[in-house]
Amino acid sequence: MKTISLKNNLSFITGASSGIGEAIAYRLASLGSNLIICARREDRLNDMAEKIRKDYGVEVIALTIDVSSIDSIKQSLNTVISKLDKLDILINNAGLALGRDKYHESNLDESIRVIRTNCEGLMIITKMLSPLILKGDNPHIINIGSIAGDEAYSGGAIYCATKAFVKTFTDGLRLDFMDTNVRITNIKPGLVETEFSNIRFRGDSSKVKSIYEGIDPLVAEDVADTIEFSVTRPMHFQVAEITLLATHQGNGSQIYRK
Ligand code: NDP
Ligand code: 8X3
Repeated sequence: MKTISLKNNLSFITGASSGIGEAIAYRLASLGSNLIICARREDRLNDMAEKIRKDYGVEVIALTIDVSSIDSIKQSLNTVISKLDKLDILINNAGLALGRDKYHESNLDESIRVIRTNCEGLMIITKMLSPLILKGDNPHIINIGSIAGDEAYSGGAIYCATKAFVKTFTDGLRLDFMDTNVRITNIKPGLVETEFSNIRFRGDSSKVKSIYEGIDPLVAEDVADTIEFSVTRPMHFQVAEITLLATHQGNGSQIYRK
């Protein structure tokens, strides 16, 4: 099967400063795509940009955005959008969970922050970049959902609900873009070892350790594999959704630990 070349593509990746987003950035660069990499941690982005330019010879713009803030998104994107004539790939990856407390015992401000980041940020960025995506050579929007969006687990009401939003929003986009060349994909990983649990448990290393104990979790590069597969399919082939789990994970809440 003839696959698509990403040479001269431009890919926009949110949450590129660590974990899954970082792995996707390196993978797309290795396939020849130029990049716009976004996150809040400017130093990390600048170091990555320098390394990627050196290793892969592609162009990289590092863009500081807080995707939980409409003002921050608008400010950063308006500057960039006016300088671009197209965008080929948008990866909406930035996201987080905060805490594993039962909802009635959880912190409301944190819940709101998770919804702003995982849902509002993704929705606004997609809206603002859609006109450029429609001009892309092999246009593709990929949202990073989660197995957590398929079924809730205790202590995950808000996080799971945000990933259910990502699933349904992505399905809606697929219908709305059906008469265009834009392909729409939802990637739904299970447990992936990144900084995710460290953020979720506010650096409590014993809680973080217990999440990955007794199981070989997925790694960020596994998710990057599914992205590579999705973006390089020929244009008649749209990957709608991929669910990927560690071998001993059964669903969003059940894990066999050795
Ligand atoms: P990491 O914590 O390693 O990475 C999260 C990324 O999101 C970082 O680059 C972070 O950058 C960025 N981010 C977080 N909040 C904001 C914000 N307000 N504005 C801009 N960027 C932000 O976690 P993962 O790589 O694991 O997570 C990536 C995505 O994958 C998330 O959407 C997560 O829900 C999803 N996912 C993760 C799974 C896992 O088990 N790890 C499983 C399934 C899905 P910075 O802090 O510099 O802003
Ligand atoms: C992140 C995976 O298991 O923490 O989406 O919900 S999990």
